[in-house]
Amino acid sequence: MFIRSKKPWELPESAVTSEQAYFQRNRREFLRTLGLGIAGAALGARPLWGATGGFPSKENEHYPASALKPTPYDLITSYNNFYEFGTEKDDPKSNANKGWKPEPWTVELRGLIRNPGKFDVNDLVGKMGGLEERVYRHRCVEAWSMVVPWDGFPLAKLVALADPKLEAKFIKLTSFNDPKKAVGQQERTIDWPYVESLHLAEATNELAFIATGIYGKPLPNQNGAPLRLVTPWKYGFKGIKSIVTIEFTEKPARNTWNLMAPQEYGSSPM
Ligand SMILES: Nc1nc2c(c(=O)[nH]1)N[C@H]1C(S)=C(S)[C@@H](COP(=O)(O)O)O[C@H]1N2
Ligand SMILES: [Mo]
Repeated sequence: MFIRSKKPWELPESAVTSEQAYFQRNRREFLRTLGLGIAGAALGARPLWGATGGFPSKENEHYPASALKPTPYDLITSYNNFYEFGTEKDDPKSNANKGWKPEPWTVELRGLIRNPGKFDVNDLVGKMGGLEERVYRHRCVEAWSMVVPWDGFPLAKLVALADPKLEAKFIKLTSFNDPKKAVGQQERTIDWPYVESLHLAEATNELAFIATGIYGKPLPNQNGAPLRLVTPWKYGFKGIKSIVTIEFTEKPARNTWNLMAPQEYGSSPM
């Protein structure tokens, strides 16, 4: 159970629940097998309707509306990948709530921008002009997925605040590094801190989202409090958690998994 103070931007709780998640492979197994030992209809000319029978259209069983039924809150917040707090799926929920406090929290915007600076996370979120809800499917390369009702704001708004210079082409995002409080960082499972990168065109795509909550509640520690990236057209590893720095660069930075296992994970902005 997590208890935290109410944020000024906290939303009322949403409704909805239910549905299952699909758990399969475990990346720890994958790392082990890698031997890293923990060290990586055609529409043709047919008129769209009339000839097709009009509406209501028939549901395609492969794409049912129910596919986007949100995964229950308890599952979203108890089956996690957050190696800073351990490699087992139930480690983050327990280890991220034992003394690691994502507040106060500072986010630094730096690099090729006109408005660099260090921002208190509450001030920063306050500048984003309100929160919205996005229901996205989250897919992990380990072959499990969940449907998450995120609260947050478009990453594009943060980019606009930073005000990139013409030379800025990529962003590099970095997670915190605090091995005293984050037990997983006491082991070199990965080369800390966790880093990710996005092309600026992707960062300003309207799908790119910074989540600050789930189901209308502040983001639990295990899901990347106080704010994390969500890129629904990418695999889950892109969704870097507990961000402390966003740097605007001319060249792409390699990301954590690409550095760990380049044969499995394409070059960084991919
Ligand atoms: N800092 C950090 N961010 C991270 C990870 C991590 O280990 N550390 N794991 C990634 C992976 S592999 C996935 S699938 C998602 C999991 O997010 P969730 O636990 O909220 O479902 O977070 C991503 N972001
Ligand atoms: Mo993942």
